[in-house]
Amino acid sequence: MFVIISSLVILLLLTIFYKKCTLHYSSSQIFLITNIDEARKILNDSDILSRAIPNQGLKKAFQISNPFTNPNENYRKEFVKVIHKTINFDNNKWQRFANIALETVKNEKVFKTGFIELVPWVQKITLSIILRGYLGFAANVYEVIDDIPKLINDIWLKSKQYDKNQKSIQQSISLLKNKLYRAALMSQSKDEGINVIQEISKIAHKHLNDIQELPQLTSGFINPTEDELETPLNIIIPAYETMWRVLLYAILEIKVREFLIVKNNSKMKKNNHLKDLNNSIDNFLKNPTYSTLKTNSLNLIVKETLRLYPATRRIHRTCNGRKYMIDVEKIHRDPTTWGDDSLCFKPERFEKSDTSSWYIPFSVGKMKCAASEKFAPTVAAILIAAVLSSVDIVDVVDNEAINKYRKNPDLPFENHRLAFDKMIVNLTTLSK
Ligand code: HEM
Ligand SMILES: *[C@@H]1O[C@H](CO)[C@@H](O)[C@H](O)[C@H]1NC(C)=O
Ligand SMILES: *[C@@H]1O[C@H](CO)[C@@H](O)[C@H](O)[C@H]1NC(C)=O
Ligand SMILES: *[C@@H]1O[C@H](CO)[C@@H](O)[C@H](O)[C@H]1NC(C)=O
Ligand SMILES: *[C@H]1O[C@H](CO)[C@@H](O)[C@H](O)[C@H]1NC(C)=O
Repeated sequence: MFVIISSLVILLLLTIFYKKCTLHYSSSQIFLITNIDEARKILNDSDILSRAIPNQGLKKAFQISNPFTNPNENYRKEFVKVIHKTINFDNNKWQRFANIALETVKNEKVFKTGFIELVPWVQKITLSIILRGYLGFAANVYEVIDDIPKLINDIWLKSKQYDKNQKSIQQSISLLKNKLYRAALMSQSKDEGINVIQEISKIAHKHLNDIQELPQLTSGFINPTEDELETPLNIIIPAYETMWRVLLYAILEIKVREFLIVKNNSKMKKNNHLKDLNNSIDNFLKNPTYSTLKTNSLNLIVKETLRLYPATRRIHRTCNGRKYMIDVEKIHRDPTTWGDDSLCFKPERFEKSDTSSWYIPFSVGKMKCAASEKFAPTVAAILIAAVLSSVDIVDVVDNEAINKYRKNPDLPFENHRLAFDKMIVNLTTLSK
């Protein structure tokens, strides 16, 4: 009862204070939001400026100007329109995307098997498939993207202390941009359909002037340069940075977990989502579209992966000098809503009850993920299906990072950037 009343009080306070955002740099109270109703209220009521303010570090580090960093609402609307237009895949496009994914995973010349570092492998596979399958790069793109995931990682980590690392961030970012530029030149898309990157940079240009003229930008914001408005990173960062995490944690839970659990542990028997997985994957890959996915158990796996390991762990808003940190991960693991097994990976939980009111991996409200409805889940499922049907993990090298999971089969895998940096597995090609 007390919990309900205090929630109501907080909601009431939020209603009073969370009105239209204005810029205040003086105070900086931080509110960690772990209650789903409060989170929904803030997300529903917040505007693009309240998102752009806390994301200025992203703009500085990656030299981008997209709806995450740029507070122009018209730019956001048109950007999202381009996304919606370009992700509206028909059956043929999904089949093409899945073929690219399968081809990429099986390409042993570039994506080596044997003892490999799992995370860079997952990142490279994901980046290649997104660049080729969605952004129209040509088939040879993987030959030139080798260092790109590592550069993105470095920039991300160093951006936490931007001032200290400014020089090396700038070095990394110009290297990164050069590599992308080279990749684009080398693999000019002669493909059907529209060029997503060109389309986005076109609408960015249209807003070049009104972006700069926004009166509220006179302090605190640095106006975007043309280069920032044009960079393919404006779309690569939102699409790739989320997708590789989904693929990684699905592989960890489905494949790596087995090696970490003491074989005779009774908890092992709970993993019955794996029973028909091979069949589900085969069925899904026959017709890899969202409508197939909806009735396939891969859908449960994607959902559960995004619950336990939300790719966006926290969503930030700054409004009237208040910093809101919406702790999506905590909300997704709350035992009072999800039950005592909230820390366990159990895809079946999405079969039983309607959990939609406590589940916000794509955020909610008008600024929710532009790809949340069909595209992101279908891409995730294709990545997972391509990997699980083409390769198998037959060994995991023991090290400190994984020892604790051996002792505790219920422990969720850590969900920060460097958690599995040093995980080495023996990856074998399946001869199917
Ligand atoms: C499973 C994968 C993904 C997850 C978990 C995810 C999550 C999110 C979240 C939480 C937001 C809101 C962020 C905020 O308000 O601070 C968001 C926004 C957005 N996402 Fe995604 N995303 C995913 C994949 C993608 C992909 C593949 C694309 C592009 C094709 C994409 C494009 C966008 C865009 C454009 C926005 C801004 C939407 C707006 O402001 O109206 N996302 N995403
Ligand atoms: C969500 O936001 C819209 C527009 O800002 C507002 O009209 C509506 O009342 C809000 N809904 C909730 C549940 O807060
Ligand atoms: C599923 O496929 C993998 C790889 O081919 C194989 O190792 C595993 O035994 C299969 N599982 C079942 C239940 O058939
Ligand atoms: C990796 O696993 C494969 C298949 O079990 C095995 O043949 C190979 O020898 C292993 N690699 C190494 C370096 O041990
Ligand atoms: C198997 O389970 C039993 C009982 O839980 C435990 O005592 C034993 O140590 C386990 N075996 C291994 C190899 O861990």
